[in-house]
Amino acid sequence: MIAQAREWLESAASVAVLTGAGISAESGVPTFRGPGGLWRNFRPEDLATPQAFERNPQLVWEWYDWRRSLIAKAEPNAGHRALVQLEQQKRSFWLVTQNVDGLHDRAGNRRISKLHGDIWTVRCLGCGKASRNDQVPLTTLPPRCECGGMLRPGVVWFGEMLPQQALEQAYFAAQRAQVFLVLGTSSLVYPAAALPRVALDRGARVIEINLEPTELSSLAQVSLRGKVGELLPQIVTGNK
Ligand code: BJW
Ligand code: ZN
Repeated sequence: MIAQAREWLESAASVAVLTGAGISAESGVPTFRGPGGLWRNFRPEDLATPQAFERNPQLVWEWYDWRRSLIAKAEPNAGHRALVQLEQQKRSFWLVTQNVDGLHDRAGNRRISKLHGDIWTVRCLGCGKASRNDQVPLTTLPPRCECGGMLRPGVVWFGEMLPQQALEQAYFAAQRAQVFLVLGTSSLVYPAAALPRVALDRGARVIEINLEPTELSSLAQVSLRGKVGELLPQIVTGNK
C-alpha cells in the first residue's frame, strides 16, 4: 500500500491535499473529535457556533485564548515538513486545510487555502475590520477593537459560510488533482468533506492517512492507518 501510494504521488504532475486536526496532533495541538480530542467538556457544536458566541462571548473567547496559548508553543512536525517538500516538487500543488493553527504557514507552505479561517486573526463586530492578532494571552476577554466594537475570532463556525475565495481555490484544486491526499481529518465536516469526492469523480487517486477508519476510507483507493508524521514522509520521496 505504501509503495503504491509513493509511486502514484511521485508520478503525479498535479497534487492536492486536504488536512485536518490530525496533522497537528503530533505537534501537541488537540484534535476536535475522538479519544485524543480535548474538549473541556464541550462539544464543538456547542462552542464553535455564532449562537454560542452571542450567548457567552467570554466563554468562547476563554476557549480560543486557551487554544491560542497551546498553539503558540507548538512547532510544525514531520508531516507539515513533508508537505513543504511536496509543494517544492510539484508544479501543480495546492494545500487545502481545515486547520486554523497556522502551522502550515510556519512550516513554509505558500500555496494554501484556509477553509476555516485563522485563529491568529480577529474581526470587529462593529466596524468589520479584520486584522492579525498574535497576543498570548489576550489582556482582556472579549478583546475590543480601536472603534470600541467587540472582536471575534477570525474562524468559521458551524452554520457560517466559508471564505469564498478559499473555497473556490479548493474546488479547483480538487478538480484538477491527479492525486488527492487526505490527511488527519475525520471527514465529517462539510463542505470540506466533499472535496475528496469531487476529486474521485474527476478520476483522481485518493490517498488517506488516518489513525482510524473514516467515512472516506472505503472510497479512497488507498487508506493508510497510522500517524501522518510517520507515514507521509515515507510516501513523499526525495525525487523530483
Ligand atoms: C490522526 C492523527 C495523526 C489524529 N495522524 N491522523 C452537508 C451535510 C451535513 C451537514 C452539512 C452539510 N453542509 C454543511 C453542513 C453543516 C456543517 C457540517 O458539516 N456539519 C456536520 C458536523 C454534519 N457545516 C457548516 O456549518 C460549515 N458551513 C457551511 O456549510 O456553510 C453553508 C451552510 C450554512 C448553513 C447551513 C448549511 C450550509 C462550516 C463548518 C465550520 C467548521 N468549523 C470548525 C471550527 C473552526 C474554528 C476552530 O478551530 O475553532 O472547524 S469545527 C471543527 O471541525 C474545525 C475543524 O476544521 C473541523 C474538522 O475537524 P477535523 O479537522 O476533521 O478534526 P477531527 O478532530 O474531527 O478529526 C481528527 C482526525 O485526525 C481523526 O479522524 C483522527 O483519527 C485523526 N488523527 N491524530 C493521522 N497523528
Ligand atoms: Zn472596529
